[in-house]
Amino acid sequence: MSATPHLKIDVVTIFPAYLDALRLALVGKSVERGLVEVAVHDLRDWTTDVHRTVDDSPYGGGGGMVMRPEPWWRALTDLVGEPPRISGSRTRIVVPTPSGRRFDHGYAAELAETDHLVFCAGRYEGIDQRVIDHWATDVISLGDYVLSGGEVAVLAMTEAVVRLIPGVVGNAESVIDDSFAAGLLEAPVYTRPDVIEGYEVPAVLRSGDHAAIGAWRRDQALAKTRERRPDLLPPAN
Ligand code: JDK
Repeated sequence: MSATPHLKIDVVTIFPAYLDALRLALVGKSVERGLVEVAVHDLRDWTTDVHRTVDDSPYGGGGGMVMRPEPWWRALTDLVGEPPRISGSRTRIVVPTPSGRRFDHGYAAELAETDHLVFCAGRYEGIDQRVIDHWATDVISLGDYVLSGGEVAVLAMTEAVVRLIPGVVGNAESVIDDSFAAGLLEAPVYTRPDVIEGYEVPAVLRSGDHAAIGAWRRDQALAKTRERRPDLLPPAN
């Protein structure tokens, strides 16, 4: 009996093998430890024709193919019963798309507080809009570039969400993430040896002066953020 609130993640895709990586590393370990449950489903299991068809040509013409609504409808009915917006449950149905709301740390934190995430990974030119209109609670973009399908976005979002589940990342390590939550880029990190090819570890990090180390890291984080991501900082005036 675990005191930790338990998150269930379902992924629906036509490429279940793409999600095999969820069995590795931090997410895989979190599943083994019972902190999160992950189930990957093949959308074609919800087709009814012998060819297990999931796509068709777009109404109105244009290039490419569109994912037919029926397999998604059956899959989501099996996995959640009725749309979460109607039942008011702590379930989110997440559809990655290039035209969604941009994913970030705050969005990950919001999803980490739910009980049940269902990721719908599309392919082709996307999923029939009626599936999104009826079922989706969250239409999300991983970033402003076009992927060939939703699977990589699901991998990235799952990893970002699972890191934020209490107990997944150790206390010492999670302190490092606080800088991103605080809206700054992280300070550089170093390990042994002290010198490689003439490049030295900054002396302050080897000084044992923890106040000085903290001040140096804040200064580095601020300088790097100003240089690379000024959009993360408050306006200068
Ligand atoms: C899910 C299919 C591929 C390719 C149409 C879009 C403007 C028209 C979909 N952040 C992010 N990037 N890409 C995705 C993502 C792509 C997906 C699917 C997520 C399902 N694809 C695809 C092309 C189009 N094209 C850009 C012009 C739509 C998420």
